[in-house]
Amino acid sequence: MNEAPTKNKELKKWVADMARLCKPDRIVWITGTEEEKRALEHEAFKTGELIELDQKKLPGCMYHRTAENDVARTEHLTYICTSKKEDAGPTNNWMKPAEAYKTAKKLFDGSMAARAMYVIPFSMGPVGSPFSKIGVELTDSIYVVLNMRIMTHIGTPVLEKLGTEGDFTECLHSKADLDVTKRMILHFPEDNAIWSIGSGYGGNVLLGKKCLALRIASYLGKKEGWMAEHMLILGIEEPDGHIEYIAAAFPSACGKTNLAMLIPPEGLKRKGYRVWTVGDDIAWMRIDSDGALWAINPESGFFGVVPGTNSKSNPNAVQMLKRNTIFTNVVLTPEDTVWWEGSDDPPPKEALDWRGRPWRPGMVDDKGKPVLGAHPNSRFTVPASQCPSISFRLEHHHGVPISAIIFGGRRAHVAPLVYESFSWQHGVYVGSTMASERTAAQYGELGEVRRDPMAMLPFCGYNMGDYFRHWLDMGKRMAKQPKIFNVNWFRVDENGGFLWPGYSENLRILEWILARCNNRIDAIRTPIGFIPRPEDLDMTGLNLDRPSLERLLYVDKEVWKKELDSQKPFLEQFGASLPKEIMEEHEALRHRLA
Ligand code: GTP
Ligand code: SPV
Ligand code: MN
Repeated sequence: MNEAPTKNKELKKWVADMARLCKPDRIVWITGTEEEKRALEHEAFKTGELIELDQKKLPGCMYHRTAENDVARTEHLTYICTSKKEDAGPTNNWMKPAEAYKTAKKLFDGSMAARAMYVIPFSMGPVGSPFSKIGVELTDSIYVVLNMRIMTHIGTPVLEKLGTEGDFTECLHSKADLDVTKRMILHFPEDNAIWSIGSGYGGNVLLGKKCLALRIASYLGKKEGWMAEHMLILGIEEPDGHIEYIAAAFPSACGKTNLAMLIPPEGLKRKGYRVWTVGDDIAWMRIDSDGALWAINPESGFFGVVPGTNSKSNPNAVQMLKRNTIFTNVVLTPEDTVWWEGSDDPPPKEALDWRGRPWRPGMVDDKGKPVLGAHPNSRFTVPASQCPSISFRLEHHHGVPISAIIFGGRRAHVAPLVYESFSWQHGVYVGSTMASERTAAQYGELGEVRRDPMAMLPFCGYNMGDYFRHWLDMGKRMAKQPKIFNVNWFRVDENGGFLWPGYSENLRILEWILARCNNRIDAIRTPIGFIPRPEDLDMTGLNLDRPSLERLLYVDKEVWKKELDSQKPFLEQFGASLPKEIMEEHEALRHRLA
């Protein structure tokens, strides 16, 4: 056991207490140095926890496979543990803290036997920024340590900043025996603590990410007057050098990483735009002294969906994945390189799939269905600094001012390509009734439409009715409110094909959004909000016929009336905690549709 390199009494006591519970064979305080990283990698290569990839072709890259039943966040095993059930609200799983601790303690008892317990001090946001938060994660997984090293700022500088009295979020993780029947992801907002056991998958175990930076942070944001959101942040630079920033909330696997790293399409190149990536998953936003909304990305890496990443969909990602990347659950080739569905490269003739089984392209299962080589939720972990479009503001304490907020999701039919809300309050209603078809990023039936307000359904650490109230209150406090929009890249034609080409072409919609924010153009008023006049969308170089564009923008009143009917029970479940403004907006839309 190395001695605790801190004088923080609370931290020392907590680590000692947790070690007594989990019974590791040693405690290792993570400092964050390069030598430490190499030693950990070496150890993980020996045990097979990680596989070293070809260092000539993929310098610094590693491969990891999770257990077969541990490939996505398990929302049904994720709990908000507050003294009162109504504080967790109707959309969260709830357990009384005392009961949760009691149940979990039995699982944690001896769970780290014959393993090391790594102590990872980490900062979400630049170390020392007034907007950053410090956490300490205890884990028995080297994979977790190496991922946290990429996704957050870790080690000695964080401990120094914490000092003797500083406060931190207690984050306890043990993979234990990766048994899904003994898996729990528990949040204790009242204690500023997170306990996660029985999983080795990203969102369940990199506790700085969804657990701290969204669930705990959203609770703190409500208390302290700021917002923690499941949003990408990007900047659009105009030829004169002026940059405007946009934040966008889409549910998991609905296009945040892709949009955040967008490269202007051929047809718009003449306009000289450049897109800067500030974040791809999480935004912490506050009202600054100028009365505007400012955002930081508290993460320092990207934990992104791999399949479909290629030089057409996301050229910046292709560049950044060439080195220092941890690949999880993709195809491993005999040359110790990686492959995935939708990659630039042709598939290997034979390889090992994400389960570690022999795999060949074109393989089908007994039902004749294609066997995927990479899991649809396979992921890369990569330092943000490697992204060619990374914004110089990422490490700025102040963050960036937000001009527009965009909501979006996968809707085959209902939502048009883009629309603008009438006001902040109407925009909050639009966000609160967001819905999307389920993806592979969480367990459950794929394709099923579910309501996912502000893309925060799985990540709000308190009652979502109170969360809507918080959004309304924040808007009232702002001197200059961002405009709120909704986009849908996923509308389909009668053959189920996407009507909109998406990806880099999405810039055409962002351009319209910014023109609206700066009052440069008019728009068409519909019952659901403002939509573009087709001639205001710059379609240069895009081969999309006018009827398709009109279909993309079409607002079908009958479809929207049904949509309203299906929103109602969702909103009603919040009972007295639903702000009356939300129901008023719902009713106002009903009138406009009549
Ligand atoms: P999380 O990391 O789970 O929060 O996901 P994300 O929101 O960052 O999603 P990501 O950008 O990784 O995209 C997920 C999937 O959506 C990928 O398979 C993409 O290929 C696909 N996708 C992204 N953008 C578009 C788009 O504009 N159009 C279409 N049709 N598909 C897209
Ligand atoms: C998501 O599912 O929204 C992700 C990946 O960004 S995870 O970190 O697993 O939550
Ligand atoms: Mn996400």
